[in-house]
Amino acid sequence: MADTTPKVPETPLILHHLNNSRSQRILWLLEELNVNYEIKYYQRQPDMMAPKELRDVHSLGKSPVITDGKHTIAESGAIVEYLVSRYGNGKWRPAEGTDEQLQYTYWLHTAEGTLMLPLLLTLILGAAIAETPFIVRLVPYIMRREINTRMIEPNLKAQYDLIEEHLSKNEWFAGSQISGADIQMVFPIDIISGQMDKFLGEHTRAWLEKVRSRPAYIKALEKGGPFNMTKL
Ligand SMILES: N[C@@H](CCC(=O)N[C@@H](CS)C(=O)NCC(=O)O)C(=O)O
Repeated sequence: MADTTPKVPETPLILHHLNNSRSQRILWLLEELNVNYEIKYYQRQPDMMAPKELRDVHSLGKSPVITDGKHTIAESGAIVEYLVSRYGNGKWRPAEGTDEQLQYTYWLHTAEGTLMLPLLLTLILGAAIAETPFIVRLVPYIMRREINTRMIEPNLKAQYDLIEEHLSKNEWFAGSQISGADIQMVFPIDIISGQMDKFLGEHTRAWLEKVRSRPAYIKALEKGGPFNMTKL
């Protein structure tokens, strides 16, 4: 039976949540863990950057950030590790020294360490072209084509294939149990689904559907505000 007892902290943990951002996955994890938490909402500026108030919380001014008592923690991977170890009741990460733990660590780091880079480059190059006056747009357009062909596309293709192969053999990223690795991987896979859906393999798609049907994920979406990865 699901444990619905609120965990410590007695004082609510605060999630500093930027709309339509990586913070959505932390919101999902907080719902899964049934932690006592509150959301402080921040809205992206017209240029998509976070408002300056976020810099008062953490000097980098990025989201997600959480405040839990005396701790202010930035960087989604670090937040996931903190929440899972403090409030996970032994779940959400595999036992030390197991093969599953290796998978957990690998995918937890891959999300931000490898997969986000080509995805961000794609978004940045698209934005750069859109902001270049039409008359000289050919230059960034050719640059994008070259960078795409040489760097972005081969890297992304290798990533899609690796993810698909892994999920064809494993129910979740760290094996048979859902874990913090799934929390980390959902953001880049949501971007791929929103912007390059045809590249998602059938097992990756099935994993995403399974994630999206979880009550905690649905509740997190309701609390987090519009989440749309078709445009970033
Ligand atoms: N690697 C960091 C990235 C944090 C990050 O860049 N967050 C974006 C939202 S998805 C942000 O705050 N953007 C607004 C800005 O840079 O001003 C993490 O995973 O937490």
